[in-house]
Amino acid sequence: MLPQQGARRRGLGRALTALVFAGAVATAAPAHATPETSLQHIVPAPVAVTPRPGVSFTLGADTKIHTQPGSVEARQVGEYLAGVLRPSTGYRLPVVPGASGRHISLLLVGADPAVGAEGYQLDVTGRGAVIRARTAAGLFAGVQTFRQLLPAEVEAKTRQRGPWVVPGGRVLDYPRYAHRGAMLDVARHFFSVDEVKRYIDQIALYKVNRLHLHLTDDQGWRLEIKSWPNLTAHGGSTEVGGGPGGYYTQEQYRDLVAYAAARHITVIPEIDMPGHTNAALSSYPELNCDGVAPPLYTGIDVGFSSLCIAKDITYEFVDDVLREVAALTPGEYLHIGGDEAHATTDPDFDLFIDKVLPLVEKHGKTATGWHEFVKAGPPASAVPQFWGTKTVAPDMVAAAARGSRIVLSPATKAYLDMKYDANTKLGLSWAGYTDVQDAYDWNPGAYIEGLPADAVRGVEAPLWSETITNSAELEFLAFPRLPAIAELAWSPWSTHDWDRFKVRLAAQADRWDVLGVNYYASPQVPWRR
Ligand code: TNX
Repeated sequence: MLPQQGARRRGLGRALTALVFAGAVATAAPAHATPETSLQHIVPAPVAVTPRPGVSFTLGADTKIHTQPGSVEARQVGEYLAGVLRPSTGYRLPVVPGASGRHISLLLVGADPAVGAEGYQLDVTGRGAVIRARTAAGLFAGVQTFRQLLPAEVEAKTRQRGPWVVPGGRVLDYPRYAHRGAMLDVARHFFSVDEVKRYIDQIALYKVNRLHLHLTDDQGWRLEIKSWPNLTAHGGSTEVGGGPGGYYTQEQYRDLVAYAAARHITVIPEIDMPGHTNAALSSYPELNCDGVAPPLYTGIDVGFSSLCIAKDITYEFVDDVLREVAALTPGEYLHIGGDEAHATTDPDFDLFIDKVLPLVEKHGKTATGWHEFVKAGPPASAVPQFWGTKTVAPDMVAAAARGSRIVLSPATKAYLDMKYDANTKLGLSWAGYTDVQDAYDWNPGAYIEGLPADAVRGVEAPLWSETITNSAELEFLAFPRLPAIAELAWSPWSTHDWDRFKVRLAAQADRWDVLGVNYYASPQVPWRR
């Protein structure tokens, strides 16, 4: 089967045109990534890249993937890599224990100690490609870099012609921040398990290691809670605009968590409270102070709902929910929301947070929440997620002084649901327009006035879903800004340079075309076609 036929059958649409066009010009002049340039186009920018001029490694039918003998985790990363490479190359690529340093080798020994817990070292010579790391997470990060060194067509789900040339060189790389997050709001509009998996695959390519799932809001409750079944039966039955909504059974949710874990991504589930709770209040009248359940809500206002702070049953409810969510969550963190609680008085809000934080702890987890929850003076272990629009944030500086380390999601920079400009059809604009350069040009380590650089735990890009209903719309807002935020979270500040970044970003589009990612072709980026 010709590659073009494969692409057409898979309905890659726009990507097909791009592939044919690339194929046509490639024979005359290399209009897309040559092996030599792919080393310069890695996103996020690595710590150090040293080319070996004139040297390259070509994948062949006899190439094997060698993984660290005795390591199940390294083997799993090897299988993941084989899963990416087999469909497009058509090669068998057996994954076998081995440490010869030939072929493609994923080894847990011999890495430069600078790689730390999540970094890697990648060496491409004429004999093969060797990724060395101290952990499987490091190997996985190295695999993402290795993918980007191969021609974009390697991402295709059908057999392509090759050749599969990787430029010779060394990459030494490790992350700036431990928390490199993406958030997806599955409450305003529901996203299916397959749609979320698709996004997980996309964020993994950019070394994102946290997926924060916003599971509940006024418009919908999206996770089955066995002790309170009406939360999903009723509360999950619609969404913004009145569509059918939906929810994940616990089994589906476990599957999502495992899918993310196989990509070295930890899911952070969010149960938003005490505000943003209309779907729960509508499902159980007893959670309302007046005992009357409000109707389901399908609009996009915020700040009108609150759990009843004075009732004991509220805490029985929260305890049950957190118990079940904790049991489904291998990760350390539970996100308790806490944002825009405009229908809760300040003293009630403090009382509520003071009662809920110990419940999180009781179920063996650490709390994280939107930055408003620092008003209630949570312990230093609790992680505030800053979403403000100003760079002056005394509450955050004070929390840092008490020992908190903060995740930055400034709405004017990192909110993927803000419109790019006045013409953007999707998205909101309450925090302003955010074109690609706006999303990229800020330094997380020096963003909030007076906040010490080491008080920043990481960076996260939230994608709220009031205006998006499917993967194509999601991708239009996430790409190319998600890779920009991912680079801020991974790359050392010394690599930060918009003029270089926009060229690397443009090169990524070859890959998005093959993967069928519906990105926004911002005029700020020098796309290559
Ligand atoms: C604010 S920021 C919200 C969300 C909305 C979002 C839309 C924050 C923690 N809450 O409820 O979906 O704006 O941009």
